[in-house]
Amino acid sequence: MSVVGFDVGFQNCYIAVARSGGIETIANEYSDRCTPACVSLASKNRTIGNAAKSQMITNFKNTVHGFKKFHGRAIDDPFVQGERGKLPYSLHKLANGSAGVKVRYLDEDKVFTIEQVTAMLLTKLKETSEGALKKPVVDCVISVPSFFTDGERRSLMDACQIAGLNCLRLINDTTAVALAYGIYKQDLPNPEEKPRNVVFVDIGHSSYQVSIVSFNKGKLKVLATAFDPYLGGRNFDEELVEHFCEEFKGRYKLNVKENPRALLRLYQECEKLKKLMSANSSELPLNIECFMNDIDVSGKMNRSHFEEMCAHLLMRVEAPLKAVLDQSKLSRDEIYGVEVVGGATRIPAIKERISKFFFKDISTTLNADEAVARGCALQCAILSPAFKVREFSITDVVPFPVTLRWKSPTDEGVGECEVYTKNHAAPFSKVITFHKKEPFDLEAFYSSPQDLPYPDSRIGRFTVQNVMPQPDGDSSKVKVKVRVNVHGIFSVSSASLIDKQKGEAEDVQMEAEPTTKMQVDQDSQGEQPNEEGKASSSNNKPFWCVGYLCCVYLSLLTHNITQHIFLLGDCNLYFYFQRKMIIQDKLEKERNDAKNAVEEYVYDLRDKLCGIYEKYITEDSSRLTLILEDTENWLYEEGEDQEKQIYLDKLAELKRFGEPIEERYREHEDRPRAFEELGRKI
Ligand code: ATP
Ligand code: K
Ligand code: MG
Repeated sequence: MSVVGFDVGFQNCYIAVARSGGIETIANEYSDRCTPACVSLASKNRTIGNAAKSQMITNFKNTVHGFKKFHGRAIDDPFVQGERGKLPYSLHKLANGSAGVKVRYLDEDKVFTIEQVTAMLLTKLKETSEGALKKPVVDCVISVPSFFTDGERRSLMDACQIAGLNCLRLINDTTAVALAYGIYKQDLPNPEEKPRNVVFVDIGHSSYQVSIVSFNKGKLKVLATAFDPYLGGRNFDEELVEHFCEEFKGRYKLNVKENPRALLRLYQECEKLKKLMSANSSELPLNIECFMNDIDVSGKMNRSHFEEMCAHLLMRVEAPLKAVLDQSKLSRDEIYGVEVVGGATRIPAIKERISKFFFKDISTTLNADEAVARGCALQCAILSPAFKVREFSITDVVPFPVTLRWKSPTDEGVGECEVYTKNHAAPFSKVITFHKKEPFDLEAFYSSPQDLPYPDSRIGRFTVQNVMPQPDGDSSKVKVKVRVNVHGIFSVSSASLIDKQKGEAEDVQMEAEPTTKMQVDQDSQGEQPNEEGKASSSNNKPFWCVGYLCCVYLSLLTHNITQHIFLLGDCNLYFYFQRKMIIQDKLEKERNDAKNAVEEYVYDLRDKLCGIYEKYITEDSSRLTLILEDTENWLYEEGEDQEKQIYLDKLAELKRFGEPIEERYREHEDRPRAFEELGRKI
């Protein structure tokens, strides 16, 4: 059973795991704790993470990055359309309307769903954590932006499934940070005391989130969240890129935007420059050799000029801070501290603005890059029965209010009710009582579409079936259970008919009015996260279908409104493809290793022939030198791209010549040693 947390960022992913020593972030095979959210497809294999990032410029059409926010979105979505023009790779409209990625893979044109692309990234993170833990990883906790809507969250859950991961919880980025902050604090106020209120700010590459969280011993409660989903480090890179594009157009007559490779390089260099400016206020150079048309380009920038250029972005820092403070109804002096994480909070002008808003120095005690992943791993540890960690209760909030509308086929009246207000505690279940004589439909949607960073306010439609009047002709009492689950996903989870004959009939309001009578009960206070996020007890867990549980007495039909939800069959199929791609990558790696082994042997033997083996060559050494030379040439020509077995055979053939020499050498080397040992024994 694994305890793993993944921070799947727009640009950077981090992994934290629980080991006996506690929670630690781990490094990948490049000794890098950051794995770029990047997938590169090629004619023989895929590369993911650091290796993919290094393909970004050479293989730009098939190197996919910046895809996190395409989850759950249609290709016609204004956000997707806005991004489309900036991407070096192509998007493709899938049959269900969502945005797929079109690439060349295994010498064929291929379209992958966003869920498949993210699944590729997730399998990489899975593999890295398996390498560190030395055991299979299935259970995990993954972070999402707090503003992700149902459609986006479901889509990410699908990606987990394709990757063969059992996500115990999708946890909001800033909630994960709050957990990482609070769980080890010894000095939190006692439960009956006034809580400690802390602001958490996370500004990453693509977005900006803030939350206010109140802490008491053993628990945290999110009071409010706010965000600017479209403000992050990349906006600052874009400003620099725009600036230098203009400058190079004038100075070098280069149209950078027409050249995707040059544009990508400029982005990378501008990002570096931006980071340097965080530590340095003096003028800094930007130099790119052979930038375009063999021209070297150079430019300059300093922090104050940069801040001027980005004034309109910096202005946007305040609004979410104000929004979150207003919602929390706290005054500034009730704020104990302001903790910032996320790479873009390293920009001094951003830090300054946050600090100024709260009249407080901001604290950077948390690791800005790793806090989210650590929080995820901590949450996973809490949910996992296999790991002992101190009890800590987490209450999150519903970021967007949810309304339920109901309607029966013959009913005149349509009714609706906001079942979850903004900042309502989550996870949370409620039971709603209806008085009905026939089946009815329930429609869930976000109440305030204008505040939604998503173009579709619909969540789902549910039909409560088999409802009949009571034998005496009265309406039946139907209890419908709705919930926002641990992942922050809304569902109608069950519907049941209350039998009048049994004791429960006492509760029934004897109203003949069949509709518009609705009563909402608070069913369970922040239900146990374990309810959905069940840790797998064995590795061969069945696929869970993205749908809803069956009801107790009534059958419930779910119409998925967001088109992005797979049918069970799709998920299985994608899971199977994913396995196939992993095997293909493995085979390709073995083939490459076999080829490298031949190459290495050639160089090694040649070196030794002129060195330590020189004395032991019996046949004329020139023949062997010739064989080595032939092999080397072969590797560059005909042997450049062969099956693994051919390389294995080649190596065996070379060894037939090399090994006898090596043996003679060893024998000779070992002889004096053997004598020495003999001498010692005597
Ligand atoms: P998101 O949270 O939006 O999904 P992410 O988690 O991938 O994105 P982070 O890793 O938190 O993002 O931050 C990456 C951003 O931080 C990039 O824009 C990067 O350029 C920026 N960044 C990192 N270090 C610095 C620095 N020293 N100065 C300025 N910006 C920095
Ligand atoms: K990150
Ligand atoms: Mg992030």
